[in-house]
Amino acid sequence: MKGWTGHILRVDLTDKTFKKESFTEEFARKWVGGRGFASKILFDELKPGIDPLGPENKLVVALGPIAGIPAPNTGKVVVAAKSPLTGFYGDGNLGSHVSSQLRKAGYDAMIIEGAADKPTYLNIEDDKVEFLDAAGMWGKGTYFSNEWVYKKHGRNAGVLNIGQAGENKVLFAVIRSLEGRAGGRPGIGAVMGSKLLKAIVVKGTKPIPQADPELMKKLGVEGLKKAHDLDQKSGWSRQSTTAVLAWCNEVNGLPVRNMRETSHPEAWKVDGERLDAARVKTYGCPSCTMRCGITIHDDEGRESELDYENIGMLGPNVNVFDLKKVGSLNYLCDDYGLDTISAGAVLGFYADAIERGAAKGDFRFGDADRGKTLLWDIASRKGETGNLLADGALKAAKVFGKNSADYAMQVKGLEMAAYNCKSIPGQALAFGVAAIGGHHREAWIITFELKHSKRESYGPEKAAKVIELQRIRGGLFEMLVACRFPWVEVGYELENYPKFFNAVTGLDWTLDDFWTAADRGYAMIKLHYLREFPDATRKDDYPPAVWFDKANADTDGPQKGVVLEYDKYDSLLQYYYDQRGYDRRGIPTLETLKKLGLEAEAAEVSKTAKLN
Ligand code: PTT
Ligand code: SF4
Repeated sequence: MKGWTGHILRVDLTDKTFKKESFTEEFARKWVGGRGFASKILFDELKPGIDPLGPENKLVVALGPIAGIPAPNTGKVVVAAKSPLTGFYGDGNLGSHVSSQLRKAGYDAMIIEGAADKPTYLNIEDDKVEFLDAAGMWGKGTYFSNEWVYKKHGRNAGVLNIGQAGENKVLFAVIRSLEGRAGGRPGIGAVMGSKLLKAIVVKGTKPIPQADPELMKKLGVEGLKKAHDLDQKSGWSRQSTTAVLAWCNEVNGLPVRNMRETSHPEAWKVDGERLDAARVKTYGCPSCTMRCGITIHDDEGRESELDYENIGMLGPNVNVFDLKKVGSLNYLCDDYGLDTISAGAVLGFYADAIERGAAKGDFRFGDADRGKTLLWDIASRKGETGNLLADGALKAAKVFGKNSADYAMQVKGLEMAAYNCKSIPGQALAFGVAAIGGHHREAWIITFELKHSKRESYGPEKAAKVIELQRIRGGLFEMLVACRFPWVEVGYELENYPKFFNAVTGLDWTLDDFWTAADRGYAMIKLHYLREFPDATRKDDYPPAVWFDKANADTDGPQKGVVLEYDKYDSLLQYYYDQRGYDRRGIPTLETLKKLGLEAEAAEVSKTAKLN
């Protein structure tokens, strides 16, 4: 087998043992890597109903056949587990040297099971695995612990680590890497914390097996140059993702005040122009020539790296329009290892619930200083409020009652990213049917919808576009494990990716082969969902009720009075199901599962749930 190393590292924290396992070429071709590997492994190895924060949950770190090979932008890693936030398969994607180091150590993935009996970190160097004492960094933030590891193991090591939020099992704790950013929004950091695993350090020295290394080298060098040139020409990385903020404000898609409003006159104060002007440094993930990370000094003089989602959710969504204060909230999320999107959504929800009389407390929209202390309360689960909010907006809403779940801005328990879609039906659908809950990673249809389609349409073309984008973004990029930005942001052609894949594997895949693999991956995650929730219904694929509520419509501007319409959303959902070959609950039919080669998985799920 070429392209894949053919090996998975299995580590048992309970027994402090590890072994190198092999997988077949058939497995590799069927599941490709990254999200494909993780979803299949977790389906096979986890019993339904297990406690996501118990030792029986497993953490998977998964790479793909081009991960770690110099080519546009291959320094990414997928982290996955059963999510404590949503109760089924969850994953995330972050930049890290772990991508190349783990592959050079001889593995395409790592499965971490059991739980340590004291704070531990793993040190992996080629075939060696050490279970080391993490007492020196337990209780500390991610900046401290990442540096602590660097001091001991050198700056060339790949490092994944958690902050206090992961240690305290906050349900939206992420995994961090100073070489990239943060990943695993649905609480994958909490799973790591539940295993008393503070960090994973990886170094490798072996060559990654490739069918045609010369060709891959040529394609990779050309690709990196092309991505760089396209970026320079377009000027995208000047503001990077934050260019979207001014646009979202203009088109009434910005999350303001827990997504009650869609734009704000002060939004310009936290937009990409202001960020670029305040830039202190530029960062990038490994193997990247586009380097889109922008840092500024926050109001306490610390360096904080901001992207659009971080600003949108910790700024306008909580009514904070001071970039330095947003930087401060973001810095704390990064240090504690809290997901910025969920943190902003939870703070916005809490302020809203207080304002609407469902909750008691002293937090108000716009109060960044109290926001900062609340983030610590959440990360440390301090007090009744911190402990409750640490479980995410939906679980908090169940305690607050008074219909507050209607404005807990989440889907399937995962808080939605920074797009206010009460008048944007296609993007609302994209959140509704995203594989792991309210994530924009899967299908970011909003630009197509607003620039090239009819905004008000609930037609089948939007369902088709959501599927097309899911195949590319949630499929190809999550399975190959590469950053999607060269394609999304600067127009680097998609056709390059099968070329890379074929050069390393010696296979002859076209994009269509990737779409089949992507559909299989989506169906697999749906089977996870049904196995955990046998009573799944199409209502699970609806965004929050407040987006359908006339009382919540914009009171002026071009979208005045517009909200989502139930009947139309329901037929849009049906277009999506029909085009995907799913039943009326949004579950793949037996015929679809058969077409995708998932008969065995279907038989397994049929033991406890109904398939049609
Ligand atoms: C992703 C989500 C995003 S998406 C952002 S900003 W974005 C937030 N980043 C966080 C952060 O930072 N710190 C923190 N404590 N929490 C954070 N949570 C949020 O996580 C880096 C980039 C970005 S910036 C995006 S869109 C793209 N995401 C990719 C992806 O998902 N897959 C892929 N193949 N390529 C991608 N390229 C881009 O990478 P999750 P990231 Mg990761 C500091 O985490 O769970 O996948 O959720 O995210 O490493 O920050 O992404 O405007
Ligand atoms: Fe990382 Fe940005 Fe480069 Fe993507 S474009 S690899 S997110 S630095």
